[in-house]
This record gives sequence, C-alpha cells and structure tokens, in this order.
Amino acid sequence: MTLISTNTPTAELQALDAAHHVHPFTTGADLAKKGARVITRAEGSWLTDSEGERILDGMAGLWCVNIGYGRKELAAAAPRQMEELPYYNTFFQTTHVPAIQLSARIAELAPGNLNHVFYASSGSEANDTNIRLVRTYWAEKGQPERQVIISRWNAYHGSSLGSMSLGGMKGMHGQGGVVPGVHHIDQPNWWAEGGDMSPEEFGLERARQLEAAIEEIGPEKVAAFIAEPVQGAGGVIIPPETYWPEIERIVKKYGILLIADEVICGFGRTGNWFGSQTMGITPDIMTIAKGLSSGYQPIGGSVLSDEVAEVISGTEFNHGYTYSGHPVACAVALENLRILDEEGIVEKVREETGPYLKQKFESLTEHPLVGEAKIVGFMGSIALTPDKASRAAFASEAGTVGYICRERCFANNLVMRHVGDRMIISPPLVLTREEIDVLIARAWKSLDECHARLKAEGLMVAASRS
Ligand code: PXG
Repeated sequence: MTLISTNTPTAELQALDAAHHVHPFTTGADLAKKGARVITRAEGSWLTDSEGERILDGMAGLWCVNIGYGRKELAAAAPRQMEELPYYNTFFQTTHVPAIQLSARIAELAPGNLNHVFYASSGSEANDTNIRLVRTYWAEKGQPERQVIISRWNAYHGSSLGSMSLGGMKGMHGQGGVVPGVHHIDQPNWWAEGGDMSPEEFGLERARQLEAAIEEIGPEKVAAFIAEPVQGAGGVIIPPETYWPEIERIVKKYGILLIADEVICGFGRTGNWFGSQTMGITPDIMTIAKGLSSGYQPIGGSVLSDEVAEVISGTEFNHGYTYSGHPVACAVALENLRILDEEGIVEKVREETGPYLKQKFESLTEHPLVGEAKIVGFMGSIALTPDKASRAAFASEAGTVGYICRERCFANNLVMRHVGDRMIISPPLVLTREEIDVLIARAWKSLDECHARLKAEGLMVAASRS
C-alpha cells in the first residue's frame, strides 16, 4: 500500500487521486489538466489546502457546514457514542436513545404539526423515501391512483435515481433515465425567464403552472408537489413574493401534499430554522439533511405532519436503510442543534450578520458585470450579464463566463460556486462581519479579473433574445 499523509507532496497526492478516485460532477479531463485541490484542515469558515493556502469557504462545504469547521464538541460526541453504542438499527420495533432524543428535538424545532421523523443518511435517500411515502399514503387513503409528483425544472433533489428524477436537471436525466410519474413545471427564475413581466406577475404565472399541470394530469392522479423553498443548486433562485402564497392556495384547493425540500434551507440558512418559515408555507413533509449535522456526519430524513404519520403508521411501511437513525450520526446532530440553539446562531443570521451580508452583497450590483444580486439569510446569488438593462445572457455557451469567474475566485482563495453564469454563496452561519468584508473584497477582485479577461477575449457579448 502507498502510504500517504497530509505532508505528502501535493503533486503525489493529486496523481494518486486521479489514478484511483472517481469524483462526483468532475470530468477526467479537468482532473488531468489540473489535479484536484487537496483540502487538509479547516477551522471556522476557513479551509487549508496541501500547499498551506487559507481559503475562505463561501459555500460551507456543499451548503452544509452551518456551524463552521472544527467544533470540538461535535468531534467529541462521535467517539462518546461509539463507545456506548456504535451501531444498532431502528427496524423491527427497536430503537435507541440518540434516535429518540433527536426525533423529539426535531419535532420541537419544526413548525406546525411536523412532529415525526423517518431517517436516512442523505438528502437523496430522504427524497427517495418521500416518493414511496406519498404514494403509500394515498394508497392507504384508498386513492392508489394518486402517483404523480409534480416538481420543477432546475430543481435539485438529489442524485439517486428517484431523487434525481424528482429534480429538474436535464443533464442528469440524460444519464441513466428517470423513474415514471414525475411531472415538471417551470421555475420562478424571474431574472432569466421573466421576460417583460414584473416579478409579481411572473411569480403568479409560474405558480399557476402548477394548477394547469394538475388539471392536465387529472387531480385524482396527483400525489404531491415538491419544491425547495429557495432553489439552491439551481442557482439560489429566490422566488417573487407572489409565488409561494399562490402555490399554497393551489395545493390546498386540490388537497395534494406539499413537500418542502429543506436540505439546504433548513437549520438556519435563511435566517429561520426552516426555509418554509421564511417563505411562510406549511408543508406536509420536509426533507432534511446537510445542516442537521452541519455535515459532520451523514444524516438526513423526512419530517412528517401528524396526519401523514398517522396514515403511514396504519400499515407496515416496507422501507428503511441500514443506517436509518444511526446512533453516532444522531448524537452528532443533537450536539449540532444544541450549539446552533444555545449560541443563537440562527437569530444572528436573521438579525445581525445576515442583514450586514445582505447590504454588502447587494452592493455587488455596482460592478459592471453584475445584474441582480439576491440574498436571503446566508444564501445568495448574483447574475453575471453583458448588459444589465436588458438582463441579457452571454452569447457564449451558458456557464463559460461563470466558470471563468469561479476560477478567479478560487485563485483568490475564495470558494464561490457558479451555476451557469450565476455565482452563488452559502457560507457557514458563523461567518463574522470581518469575514464578510473579506468575502466581498475577494468577490469584487475576482469579478474585476473576470471582467478584464472577458473584455480581452471579446466575450462581453449579449446573446440575441429569442
Ligand atoms: N435536496 C436538496 C435541495 C439538495 O440541495 C439534496 C436534496 C440531496 O442531498 P444529498 O445529501 O444526497 O447530496 C441536495 C443536495 C451543488 C450541490 O453543487 C448541491 C447538493 C449536493 C451536491 C452538490 O450545489 N445538494
């Protein structure tokens, strides 16, 4: 075996990585061109790489390290639980203290009558659970023909076959096909798709696509509508204010279940414990993961309303994962929730650092390359454009400019992702005012460098409007 450590030279680590490690959402060509950046340590909101560079993590890992890196309390919770009970399952009428405790705590934090948790190890698994769960729910209610789940184009609900089918990423659908019974409507992305409508008109138009879809499919065949309160991986798309109230009216009118995918929005990201609270909606089911453990352990789940849980418990739901309610993951999640609560981190995002970040982030619209800058709590995005007035897209293939900008950010030791030609941030919720200033300064510098390169390469060109 080749023995390596964080002291092994970077090039050697990268070569071994490229030789044996198949990465998600990464091309072999990119890895061959430039090896993967090797992250060796992290503390607070800062990463350290194998070259000793300190990088500000504007994405909280993958939108998950809400509490920041390096919390000793979480690190201590895992071995403590491992020594007491490293594993036992929650199948066949058994349970254990960490799963009981965490379920009761989530029930306290979740809004309304969302009082019951079915565990998974990830958001993808939890959304797979949701597909089977809502169909089983309707079968139990004597309406087994209610099979169709309506979702949205450009939604992200996970990467497993079921959750990916719920999602609306066409590039993913093209790799391996989709499961039947999912119908997609358009997303409420006013900047890119709103045309000449006002945001308010557009929000209503997009919400009413749900009603049209239900009528077209047949209301007796529709089981549920699933959506992220604020789309994350789709580019942090904050819907117009008219959108969610109209969606609520429609799901209530037809009596279909509303699944809020809170995998990113949950646990403080939008300034409340859940994005549903920020958007003012009352879902029947919430998908949770990521911030539940701040990424320190893989854990996710479906939070069910009293009514949904009661119907499901009327049958034996033949579903579950070996690691559903894993005791170590539950113990770490509990410690994470304790700290988020006791240190008032969610309130800080809502009342202190969130408003400060909003003010600074929105000032990026003064940059010549930036059209809109939208942010809720600690998740935000900017639209890059060659022409602000017309909200034009670039003539180059979508993502070309975003990729250049992301490369500049990375070179300036800031992790800021691109989705197409939108740049997104979702930093740890513990980011301080001083760190917010660093983030904005590095973003501005990266935008300048990107802009200079676009001008030099003749890429500041608007696509013709179709
Ligand atoms: N729902 C939502 C809303 C998500 O954002 C999942 C479900 C799936 O969770 P798991 O734990 O199975 O990954 C997600 C995950 C990105 C990116 O690049 C986003 C996610 C995952 C990986 C990358 O934006 N979101």
